[in-house]
Amino acid sequence: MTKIAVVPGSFDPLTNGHLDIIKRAARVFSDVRVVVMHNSTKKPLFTVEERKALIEEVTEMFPNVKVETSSGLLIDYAKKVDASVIVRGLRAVSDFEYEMQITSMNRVLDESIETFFIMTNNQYSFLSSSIVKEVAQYGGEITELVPKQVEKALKEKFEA
Ligand code: COD
Repeated sequence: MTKIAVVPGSFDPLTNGHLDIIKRAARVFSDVRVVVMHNSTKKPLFTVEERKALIEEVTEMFPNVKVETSSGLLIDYAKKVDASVIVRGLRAVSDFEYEMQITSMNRVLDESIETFFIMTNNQYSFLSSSIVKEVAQYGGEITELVPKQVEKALKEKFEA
């Protein structure tokens, strides 16, 4: 039986930390859906369609990874695509409280969908979209932090 795994996030924009989680999920699950969603606590730099297009470009070599968008609840999207697992990344203890809260809420909404956590790769444990945007905004070096397509898109955004 094919197990569909959803990797949700705001991905504003995709970093090498996100990409590492997507690649590792794609080694374990035969069908991975990366879904770009709205996080009501964040004000995005890129539109949902721009974020989706960037992830599609970067992940095109992975045949079992599809990129989608959704504007509602994560659990409704997961049910709609018949997913059995939600995959999230964990960087530090600071991520834990938030992740526990949304995982518990999602279980209240549908207890048949499990959330699995993948521990960050040490080299990306400090990395977040916010920190990358801040460095890029002031012209700092981000080559090691994001895929080259994202680096180009960030430069274009901040030069505009
Ligand atoms: N290393 C490892 N993992 C990482 C790294 C890194 N360097 N950076 C980020 N990650 C992980 C994050 O921990 C997360 O699991 C994932 O990558 C995506 O991260 P972000 O920051 O792009 O995405 P978030 O956390 O803003 O996504 C939040 C959602 C959009 C999923 C959430 O707000 C949501 O579900 N929104 C829809 C409405 C809903 O259902 N809300 C929840 C109701 S309880």
